[in-house]
Amino acid sequence: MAVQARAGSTQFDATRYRGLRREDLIRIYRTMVLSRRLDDREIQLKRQNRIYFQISGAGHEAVNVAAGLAMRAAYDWFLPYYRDRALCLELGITPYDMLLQAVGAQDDPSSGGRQMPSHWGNQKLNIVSRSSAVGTQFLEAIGMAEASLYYDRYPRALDLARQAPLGEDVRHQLDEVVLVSGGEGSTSEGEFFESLNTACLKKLPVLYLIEDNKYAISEPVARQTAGGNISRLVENFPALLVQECDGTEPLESYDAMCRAVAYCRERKGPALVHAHVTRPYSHSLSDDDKLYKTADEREEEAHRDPIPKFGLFLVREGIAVEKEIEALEAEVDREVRAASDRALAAAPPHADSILVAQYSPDVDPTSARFESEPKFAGKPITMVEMVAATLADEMSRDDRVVVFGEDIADCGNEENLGKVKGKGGVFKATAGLQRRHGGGRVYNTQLAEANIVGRALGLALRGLKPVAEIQFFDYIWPAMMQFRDELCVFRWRSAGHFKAPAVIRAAIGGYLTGGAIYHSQSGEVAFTHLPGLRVVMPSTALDLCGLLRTAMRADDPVLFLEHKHLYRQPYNRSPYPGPDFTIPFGKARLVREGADLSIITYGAVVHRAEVAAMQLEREGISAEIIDLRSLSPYDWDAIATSVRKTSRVIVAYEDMRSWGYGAEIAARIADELFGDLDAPVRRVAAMDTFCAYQPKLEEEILPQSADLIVAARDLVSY
Ligand SMILES: Cc1ncc(C[n+]2csc(CCOP(=O)(O)OP(=O)(O)O)c2C)c(N)n1
Ligand SMILES: [Mg+2]
Repeated sequence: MAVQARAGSTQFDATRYRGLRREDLIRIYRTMVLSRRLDDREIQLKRQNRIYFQISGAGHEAVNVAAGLAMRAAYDWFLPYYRDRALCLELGITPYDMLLQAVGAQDDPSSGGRQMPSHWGNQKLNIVSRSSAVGTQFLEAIGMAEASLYYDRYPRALDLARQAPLGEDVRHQLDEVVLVSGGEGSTSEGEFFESLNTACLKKLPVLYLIEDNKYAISEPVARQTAGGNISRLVENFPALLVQECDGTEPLESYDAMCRAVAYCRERKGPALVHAHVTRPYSHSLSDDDKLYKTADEREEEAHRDPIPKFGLFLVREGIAVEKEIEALEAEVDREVRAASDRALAAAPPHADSILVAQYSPDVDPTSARFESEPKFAGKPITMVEMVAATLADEMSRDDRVVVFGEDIADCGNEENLGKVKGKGGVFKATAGLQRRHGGGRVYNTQLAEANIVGRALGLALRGLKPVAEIQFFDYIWPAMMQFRDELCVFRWRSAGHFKAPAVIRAAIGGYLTGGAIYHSQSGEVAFTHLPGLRVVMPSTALDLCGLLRTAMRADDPVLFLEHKHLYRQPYNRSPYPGPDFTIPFGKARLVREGADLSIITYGAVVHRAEVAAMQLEREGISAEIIDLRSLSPYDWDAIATSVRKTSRVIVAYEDMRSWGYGAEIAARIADELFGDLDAPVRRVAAMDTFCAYQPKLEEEILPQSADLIVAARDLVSY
């Protein structure tokens, strides 16, 4: 039974309480207590080994509830972090749902037993699945807020997004705001500053809630943040509204939050609320704060605990009497007990569910649906010209497609577009797209790779189809966290409730005579190792067109690797195969039939294998060549068929020999086709080092046709 406010017993003056009514004030207290009691119950269960992890929101409850009150549930968008239990309660996640995650139940609506407790997510409430990675959320928030403005401008995109799989969860409100939260420690991550820079540049409706409990695990804020105060540090960011408040005081926090929300709703720019809170419990149950906090510090913190303070306030102000407070607390205890009893009885997930929601259940990019016949038109064009042609057509067909990256626009100063020829990417892969489809859909980003991938992810989460470019694969690494801990795992970690089917194009590879260490890298294996991500690497203009279109029409995140050396070769050109030409993923191309040995390869080595095969032919050796073209998934059937036929195989790849992509293929052939082999599996690949600048060294380091010829002769005479 809920506590009834004693309406009528005293004159209630809402203006004293920021316009909040008596029942609001009581509800604030109730949610705060409920949050704390849930933490306490989880701590108990963890100690009894009935749950497996615990991290609390203790000390953060006041600003959390204030934030929930100031925002609109299931209307605005939320990227809360692990301390935001009270916020999520306020937004509508139930105690039972929270405890289902703690026990790792099959019915845990956030993650189906895949994520630790306090990793919130609820698609109906616009609460986006969170990872444990500190800082990544700040960039996702940018992409999500960009989607808000995009849908305003391109309403057709919204209609299309609603028709796509999971389209029922695509929502958009004209004045919606994206709230993203994090601890003060998380603001040290570069992603925080990358995010602020973009939010301020583009005046995005993002509300940063920084919950400063003075510690990042054991590191005090004074040693974490220059000057010891994050809001002072960032107050000069243009267009950013900064609000600092005592986050242990619900009313002061509510005030600060309301100002920030209003600023964002009015589209004046982003806002940052810096709330000073406490952390009365240790960082998590794996931590003991007595090891680094003094007794005095802990006592001082106890005095600032928001719950007893607000309880006392309610009594002092005559809003509730002590008996009512006690009754409310007893009722909360009963609610928590009932929810945890139910959750403890919930079934765990079945082992056969482990791979569910790794990839889209709705669109299978390997299916026959993506098989098509080319309808050639025009003269042959290069691979790089094919990129722009394919993107241009898909953009005409689908308003959800957004293209961005470093230098990809024709002209950064759009007003000068009429006065210049236009750049369109350092390789011109996106030339003419801005001119044709406008700067709202084709634009340069800041020079920040994590930013590019994080934003793509945020846009994709909202139902758009971002096609972002990483200028050089060599510089993809700042984005690795976004790839590995976010992009590829979004669907799996949310048990299929969220998806991020962004396409990330990257220019990769060597054979550039002068590309050297930082413009020649391979390394595709680092990405084929990521479940949930598709990795594709065409070697001809025709394959590029078909595979890029499949990537854009698929429903999974795709890393699309474009080999720089192949961009302008005469030997892989093709006329444009039409606006609906697609090629399924996971289907290899038989480049050349042969009888004596198989060369399994992809990328720039395909052509080297063809040159080698012509020489071998003259020597009476018939080599078959398979171009995998899709690296994850890959076409095992094509490999097995070829190896069974020839019984001798070379796996050839441009990356370093050891631990390279082809090493896995070689291992699988040895494992599963041993009985079909007449010779050992041979790898022809780069030396185990970096690519040198001097062309003579580069030639030596990277695999060449001559290396393939030597290996082939050797295998045939084995
Ligand atoms: C990128 C990353 N690095 C390290 C960690 C381990 N870790 C988890 S929480 C945390 C401290 C975060 O401190 P803060 O942002 O102040 O949040 P608080 O826990 O104090 O609320 C660290 C280092 C992580 N989860 N992610
Ligand atoms: Mg902290």
